[in-house]
Amino acid sequence: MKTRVIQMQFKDMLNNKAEAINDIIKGFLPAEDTMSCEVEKAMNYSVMAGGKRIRPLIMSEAYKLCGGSEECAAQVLHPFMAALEFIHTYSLVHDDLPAMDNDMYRRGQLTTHAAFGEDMGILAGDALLNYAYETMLRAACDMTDTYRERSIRAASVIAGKAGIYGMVGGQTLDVKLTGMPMNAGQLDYIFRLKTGALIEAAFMAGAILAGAPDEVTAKLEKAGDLVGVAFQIQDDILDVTGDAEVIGKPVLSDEKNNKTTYVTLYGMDKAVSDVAELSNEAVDIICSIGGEGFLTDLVKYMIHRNN
Ligand code: GRG
Repeated sequence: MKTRVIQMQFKDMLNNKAEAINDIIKGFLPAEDTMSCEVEKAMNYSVMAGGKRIRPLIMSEAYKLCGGSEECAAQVLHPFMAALEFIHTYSLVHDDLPAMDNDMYRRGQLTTHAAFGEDMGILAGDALLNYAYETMLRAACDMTDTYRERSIRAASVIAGKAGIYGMVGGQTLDVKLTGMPMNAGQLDYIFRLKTGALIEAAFMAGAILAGAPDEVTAKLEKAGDLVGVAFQIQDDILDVTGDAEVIGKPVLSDEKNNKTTYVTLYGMDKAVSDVAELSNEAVDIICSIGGEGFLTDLVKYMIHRNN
């Protein structure tokens, strides 16, 4: 009973924070006022079509944990929170395209290409990625020296984690191996890069913008890596179980779409226990730098989520 009350309090806090992040993000979206406003409409549709806002939330919590100034947050932190969500959204818009997963629905709504056409799906994804860099660099240009230097480093980390050594690299191997059996090393590479890299970027950018020492940023990068892998294993578990409780229940299907997943490779029991182990390790790292509280609850929630 007590645990349930605590969980509900956490859920309320999470919803309030996600609402506040929505307001922040809205403030950085383009106006739909050009002759080419179709792309702006598609961008705004995709960004505002729901989403848990986990990455900007992690960034903001890491910023707080590392002593980032509340007073400067609007100028220093908020553009980066919005930019990271733009990058995440572009990745989903492109992932849904006919050339990739060809999905018509995401978060219970039409995907961007389904609502606006494939051409606009491609352009809206491109535009969101570019707009993310515009948002970060515009903010950096307006800052004083110390913050400008931090901003450039944070933007560089985000760019790296989104690119060929990060999310795009992971997605590339995933796409190339579709329909083929994968080995453990390939699956690990895909998880770390496709899913983990942007979560690492969220932790690291928050720390860098707050002025954290490099050792702290490196610890948070490691925590992000662990969280990313656990998050993706949980995604594979949910692919099999739907939103059912996994422990002690039978596996409903062994292989979905002939795809190698953590569950098909290692079995459900190991998948469940590895999620717990990775999550505990991430929580320990965050606690070691004084972050026990909302951030560790968020990590546990993300990993043990049922959607
Ligand atoms: C197209 C370069 C490129 C990359 C696409 C993000 C991605 C890479 C693919 C989406 C498919 C997928 C299962 C990715 C794993 C990461 C993941 C679970 C993303 C969904 O993130 P959430 O749960 O999404 O934070 P919301 O909807 O809450 O924003």
